[in-house]
Amino acid sequence: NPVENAKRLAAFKAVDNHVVNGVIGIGSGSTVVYAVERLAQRVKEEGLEVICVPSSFQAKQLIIQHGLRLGDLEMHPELKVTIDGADESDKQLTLIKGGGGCLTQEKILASCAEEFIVIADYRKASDNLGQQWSKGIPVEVIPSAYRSVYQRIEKALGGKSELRMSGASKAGPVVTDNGNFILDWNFEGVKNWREVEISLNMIPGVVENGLFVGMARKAYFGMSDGSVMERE
Ligand code: DER
Repeated sequence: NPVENAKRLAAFKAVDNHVVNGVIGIGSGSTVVYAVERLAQRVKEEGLEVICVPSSFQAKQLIIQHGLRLGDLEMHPELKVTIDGADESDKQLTLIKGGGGCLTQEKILASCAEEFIVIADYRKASDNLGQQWSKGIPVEVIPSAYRSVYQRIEKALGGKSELRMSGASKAGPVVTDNGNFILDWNFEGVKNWREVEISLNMIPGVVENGLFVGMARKAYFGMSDGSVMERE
């Protein structure tokens, strides 16, 4: 499967290039699974000494399943490196994250690390945001405020938002690891993403949004021909 192989290539290269002994922030999603696999391999084969801080229940399960040392942000507020996936990246490494609904703790871990490294397959590497990712920018909101927030977003920034529903597995909206809802904001056109990120977070009721502007140190994209494209 070319996409899964591309994810693995990017993940392995990032772990080999950036992980040294220390506290590592572990992102969420399917690509980071390969990074945890490689991390566990290096701990076993090279005696690498790492403590892994999760960005979600999913990441926590991954750390435990691979027998890695589990830490938390209270014990380790400063991380050596955080490795995480992305839903899309533009050429300036502005990211859309939150496709998996874990954007809030992901952004915290990205901000607490000396280096924030992104791993993804070729589908995520765009020139501009919105070219390949069509599900909009996730916005985590306090449940009681979701309607007021989406009215504010549409008034201030245009586009259309919708409440992310769980689908067949559970009736009602998605509830995040933090007990909040998610609005997916379908924006129009290319914007000043730094301004948009700030504007979104200034709306009362918004907890965090999935725009990561100027945070990534480097990104590794696995390509379908078996190569790895790097952007920084
Ligand atoms: O939800 C997230 O932010 C994830 O990191 C997501 O952006 C990447 O998920 P994937 O590795 O399964 O594509």
